Amino acid sequence: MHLGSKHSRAEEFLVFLREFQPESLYLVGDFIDGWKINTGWHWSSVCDEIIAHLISLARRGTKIHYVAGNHDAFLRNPAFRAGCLATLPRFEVGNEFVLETEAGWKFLITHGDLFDCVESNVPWLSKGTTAVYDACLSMNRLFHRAWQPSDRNPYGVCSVLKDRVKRWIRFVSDFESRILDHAKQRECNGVICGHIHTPDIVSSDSMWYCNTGDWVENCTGLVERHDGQLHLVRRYDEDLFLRLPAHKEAIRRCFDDSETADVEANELVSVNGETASHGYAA
Ligand SMILES: [Mn+2]
Repeated sequence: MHLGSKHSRAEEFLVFLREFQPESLYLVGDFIDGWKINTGWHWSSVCDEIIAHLISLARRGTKIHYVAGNHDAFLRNPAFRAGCLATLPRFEVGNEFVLETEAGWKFLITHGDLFDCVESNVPWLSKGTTAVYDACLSMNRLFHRAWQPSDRNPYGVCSVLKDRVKRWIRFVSDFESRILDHAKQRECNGVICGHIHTPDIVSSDSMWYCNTGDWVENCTGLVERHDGQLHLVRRYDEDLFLRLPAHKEAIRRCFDDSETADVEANELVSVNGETASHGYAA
C-alpha cells in the first residue's frame, strides 16, 4: 500500500477491501511507508478510513496479520510492538506467517525484502532506487493527466517504468529462488509475497510463487475463495486464478487412506484454465 506516500492508491484499495468480510486478512508488508515520514508525508482522510475499516473488520471477527516490510521495518522492533500494538484485538505483527488453504496447501507469507540482496547488503542503493522510482511515478502521473483517458491506470503508460521492470528481471529470478528455498525449508508448498510490486502466480521448481503486486502501480490483491481457489484480483487487467486440487495431507486427514491421497495429489492443477503438471511431492 505504501500509505503515507503520495502515490499510494488508497481510494482504490478501500473499494477492494469493502467487498470482503474475510476470516483472515494479511497485509503483506510496506503497508505504511515510514520512509516518507521525513521526506513528504501524505496522509489523507481516506487513509484514516482504511485504518477505521481494518479496526471494524477486526471487531467483526477478522484476524489481521500485519507482515512487516522494509518501509515499515519499525514494526520489527519488539519494544515498539509491545508499546503500541498490544492493545489492538485480533491483530498480529510478524516477519512471516504460514497460511494453510482450505485445500490443505501451505503458503509462506512474507514481504520479501529479507530475500532481496540489494535491500539486505546495499541499503543506500535501495534508498537511491526508491527515489528514482518515485520520480518515475510522478512523471507517469503527469503524463496520464495530460494525455490519457481517466478510466486507464494512471501508472500504466510510462516506458521508463517498463524499462525498469526489464532491468530487474535478472534480479527477480534470483529473488524468486531465494524466497522459494526459504519456503521449502519451512515445509510450505509456495510463497505469497510483495516487495517487487509485480503481481504474478507462477509455478517454479515444484513450488508456487505468488506476488500480490501493489496498490501503487498495479492495484492488485490476492484472495482465497471459499472453493479453495486463489484469485489474483487485478483492477486494470484480467484476473488470474490458481486452481489447486485437495492436497494429499488434507485428504489423509479426512479419510486416513494414503492410497487415495496419492492419486488425488497428482492431479493436474491450473492457472486460469491452462492445465500444467505441478509435480509436487511431499
Ligand atoms: Mn518492500
